[in-house]
Amino acid sequence: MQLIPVRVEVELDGAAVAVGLDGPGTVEAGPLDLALVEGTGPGSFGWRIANRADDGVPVRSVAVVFAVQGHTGPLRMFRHGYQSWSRTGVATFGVDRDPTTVDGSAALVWGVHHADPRRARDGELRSEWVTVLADATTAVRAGFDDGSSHDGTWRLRPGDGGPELWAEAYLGGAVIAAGEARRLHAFSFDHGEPGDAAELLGRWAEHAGGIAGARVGAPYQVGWCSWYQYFHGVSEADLRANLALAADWPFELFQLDDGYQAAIGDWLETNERFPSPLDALAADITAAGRRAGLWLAPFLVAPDSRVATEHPDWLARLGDGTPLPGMLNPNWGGGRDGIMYTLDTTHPEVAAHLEAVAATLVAWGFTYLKLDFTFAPSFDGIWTDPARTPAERVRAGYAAIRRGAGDDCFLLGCGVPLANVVGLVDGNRIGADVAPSWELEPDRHWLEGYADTEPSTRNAYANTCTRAFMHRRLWLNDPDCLMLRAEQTALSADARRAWAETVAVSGGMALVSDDLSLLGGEARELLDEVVAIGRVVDEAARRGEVPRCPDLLDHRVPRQLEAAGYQLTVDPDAAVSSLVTPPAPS
Ligand code: 9PG
Repeated sequence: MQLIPVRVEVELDGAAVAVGLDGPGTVEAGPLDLALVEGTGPGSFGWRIANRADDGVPVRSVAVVFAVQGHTGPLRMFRHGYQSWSRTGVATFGVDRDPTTVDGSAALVWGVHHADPRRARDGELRSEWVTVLADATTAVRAGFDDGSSHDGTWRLRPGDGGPELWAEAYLGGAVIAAGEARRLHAFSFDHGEPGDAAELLGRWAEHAGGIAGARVGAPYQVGWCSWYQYFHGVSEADLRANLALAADWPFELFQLDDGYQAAIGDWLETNERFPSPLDALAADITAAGRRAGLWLAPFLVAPDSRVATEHPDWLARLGDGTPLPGMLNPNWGGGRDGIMYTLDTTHPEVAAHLEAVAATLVAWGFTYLKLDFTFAPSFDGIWTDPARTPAERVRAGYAAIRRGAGDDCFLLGCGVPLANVVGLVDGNRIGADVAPSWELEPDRHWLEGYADTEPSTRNAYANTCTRAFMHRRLWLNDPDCLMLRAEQTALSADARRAWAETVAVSGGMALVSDDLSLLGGEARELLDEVVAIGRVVDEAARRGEVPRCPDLLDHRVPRQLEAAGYQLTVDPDAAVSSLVTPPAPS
């Protein structure tokens, strides 16, 4: 299989320009000059655009199009999802569809799960940041070096002369000033056999992590999180009861999730279920010998929150001047039935506010922050700084939080466009939410095309395998919480074990999220097993031996994960597993 450059495609807001290009060189595409140069490594390309016009030009996307030639048999594409919850895994060209093209798919969620929030073309498959393209005998890894200044989307599209692979820099309508030149992230190709997909992706992750200065040094994380037992209804009494029981558990981290805050956006004030102020809670968690952790959705604000009503000028806007919705979650109320607004992360006062909130929480003793629903600043809207791309808006918010939180605070990204935050976060959620059930809850009405992003332990399992290669190369992987309880759950003992063994062999963060009073000796033994295996696997990952999913391109939901001599096999339909352990050292 060969990839031959054939043209560039530039999409300004409202107009598209295509110009032939068969290798490194410079072309004029509308008001832009686009220069493609050979990159520093083999199979690598650098590129930049410059605006020749006398006015600023909003640029939606810029792409180099490659003809895919000489392939044998069906083309498979490893589709890497945009953000934490977005499904990652193999798809077949001409058979599978982009979720935006599925009948009944709601445009409302497109921007949540893709860099480009618009409908894909018919027949197209796309992957964010990195991909692997495979035919019967060969595999090509294609990836962007970085995602901090703009997103990078790989699109496999039917073309006139056969399939085409588009390397697309997605700038989202960012305005390039008159005379301005911008370097785009370099992209590269690496070749192997289909069975090498995990290695190809691993080499890329190592490279991309190095370029962005990935934070991969935090210790292995063992802890407790309030979400998957108490959800929005968590109370101070729940928290304190579990903290008391935690004395017998090996948790380093004790993390309060969604449900404590006075309002979305007002992170420093608690609601009526939490009589104590946050600094007292952090102090008590710390006094119990744990690191205090706190959830927040830093870029969202409820319409009736203090921050939104006191600072209407801090909100990103739609074209009609109304606030830009960043999320719909009826559980959050907020005065408009769960519609949340989005902070303008390009506004200097918003950056200062985010920095101050993070600094305050850390000063109060929360040295672990879970930053959730952080895709919102990527949405199309009116932003104070129109020159910034969606990626830069997301990153600016994270950068402000990192400045306020300092270097020692553990930052966990969640609902985060993964490519945008390397070097700023210590950990990232890499899959959908788990749930106290393996399959989707049958009464749950999910979004057409996106059922594989909704809460279910099976969905979390899938991405834990398909994104295993990222662990300790780009950040620490957070596969999401273990599900240990045997009551108040629809998970069978086999399913609980299958998920626990997956978390273990992934080497990722090991968090318990059950009412500890429900857990008996069996649950405790399972956790101890997870932590023992997880520590060994994670240590190996630190030395460069990262967990490997050998059947990455064979199944939509893989069945195998191996690391440090452990070999896990899971049947995702039956929710059962078998684990082969390495022989004990003699
Ligand atoms: C808190 C939770 C937990 C969880 C996160 C995230 O689409 N939705 O309505 C939706 C709701 C919750 C959610 C994801 C999507 O989960 O992943 O760990 O922190 O928020 O609200």
